[in-house]
Amino acid sequence: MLKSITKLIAVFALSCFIFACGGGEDKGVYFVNINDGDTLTSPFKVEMGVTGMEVEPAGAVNEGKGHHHLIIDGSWLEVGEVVPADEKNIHYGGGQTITDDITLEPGTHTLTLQFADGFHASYGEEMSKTITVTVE
Ligand SMILES: [Cu+2]
Repeated sequence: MLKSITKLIAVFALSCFIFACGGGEDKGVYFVNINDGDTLTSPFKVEMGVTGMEVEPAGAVNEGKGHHHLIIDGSWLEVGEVVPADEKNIHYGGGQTITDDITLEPGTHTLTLQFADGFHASYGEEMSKTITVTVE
């Protein structure tokens, strides 16, 4: 009897590990140091976080890996769409997760984090995060 209860607990613990506790598809990007609705002063620092994928420098496409992009007053990009490179679409192709030199005109702006592969092709909405901030 005791043995079968132990077995039952073991099975329960294992299924919990596989299906819920450890195996969930928890993927995404997030702003580490800025919250939606924050008021900022230029130049400001942005710390970029990712879960479920790994940061690596641009150059080659590797499954489950990529780099951060900061899109200013824009939107996330569809899966496979290449992130433009200009002053509103900033690539962190060196594998950076922090920048401290973002300067914006005073007013309301959106900041979008977009994770993309080694050829800068977007991983889509799932791997993006948009917040609205006020710059003084
Ligand atoms: Cu890029």
